[in-house]
Amino acid sequence: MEKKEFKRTLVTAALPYANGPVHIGHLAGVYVPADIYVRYKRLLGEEVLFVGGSDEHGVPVTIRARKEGCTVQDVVDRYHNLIKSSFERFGISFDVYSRTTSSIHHQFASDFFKHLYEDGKFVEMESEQFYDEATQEFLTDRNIKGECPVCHAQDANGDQCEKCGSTLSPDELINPVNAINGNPLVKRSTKHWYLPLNEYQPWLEQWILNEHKEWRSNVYGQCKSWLDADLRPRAVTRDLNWGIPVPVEGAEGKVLYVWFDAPIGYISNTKELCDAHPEYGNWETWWKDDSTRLIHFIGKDNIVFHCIVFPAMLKAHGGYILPDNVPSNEFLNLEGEKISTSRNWRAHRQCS
Ligand code: B3M
Ligand code: ZN
Repeated sequence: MEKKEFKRTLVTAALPYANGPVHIGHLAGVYVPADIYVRYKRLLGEEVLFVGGSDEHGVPVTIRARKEGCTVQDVVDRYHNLIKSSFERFGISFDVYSRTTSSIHHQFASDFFKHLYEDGKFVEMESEQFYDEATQEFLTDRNIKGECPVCHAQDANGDQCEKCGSTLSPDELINPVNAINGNPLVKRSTKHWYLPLNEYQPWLEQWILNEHKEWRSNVYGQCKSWLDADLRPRAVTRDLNWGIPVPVEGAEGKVLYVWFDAPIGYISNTKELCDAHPEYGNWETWWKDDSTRLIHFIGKDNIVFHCIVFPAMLKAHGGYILPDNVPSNEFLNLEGEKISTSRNWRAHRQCS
């Protein structure tokens, strides 16, 4: 294919989860490389915009808040401020660093969902999920505990047993209970909206496997194995009381899945900046003009979301450009030891 001429570059760096501080793994794997790239472009006198922000929805922040006996807002405020000031002190030169709890983001992500919903881009499906009748809430995998079917440890998590390392689903646990209060659970049917990724499979194969052979081999390889295994519809909503409410009648108690709204944060943060400071241009020029080159710097655990799910969302919506490259670092070498940046990322999520 002929090499495309771009007029400007939009660089995004993965939105850190506001559940802990940033550490060396994040900086070395994502933020410093993105920053070097952006500073280089600026030195060349090219037009470039560097967008970041905190990812403040999802289940882990709610668990942390319950453990600490504070509100979820307290948790995300604390870590957003901590992370933002760490980036400032490290000299990571974002043009904008906002957060997914901003009102602009809530409105933008809600409208994005509505657009897809009204365009018939989702499929609605009912499924059976674990429910706590006492607290009247559906529980996510991470909020369920029970006996491990493999090693019979008593407090295995709904997604894995820490004792024997087995990957589990909550259905496999013996006597599953609510991890927070120990209440017994029942199964109850609940409706969710799914993005039928399978319908985007041929398009994704063409776009990634044929048109982006230049992507790093770890990124390209992961995409290929996902595509080889065939894509399935993915739920984009959750039963949770923290997040962006699903803008559909009868969807009370449901919010957008964190991985649906977080990447939209790149767009809403750009809009927030450009609306307040016209000298940065129009946000739509950054996101809808195909002479803009979009580059996502990410950690390796985020590949599928940035290369498959988010592009499918943008394609389903229509009118948006797609990433031209998605650089992701696999390992960070620190004092001779190979450290998986994402392992650290996860380790941090768990410490309290
Ligand atoms: N918040 C990274 C993580 O915590 C995730 C990135 C979102 S980028 C849109 O794994
Ligand atoms: Zn076990």
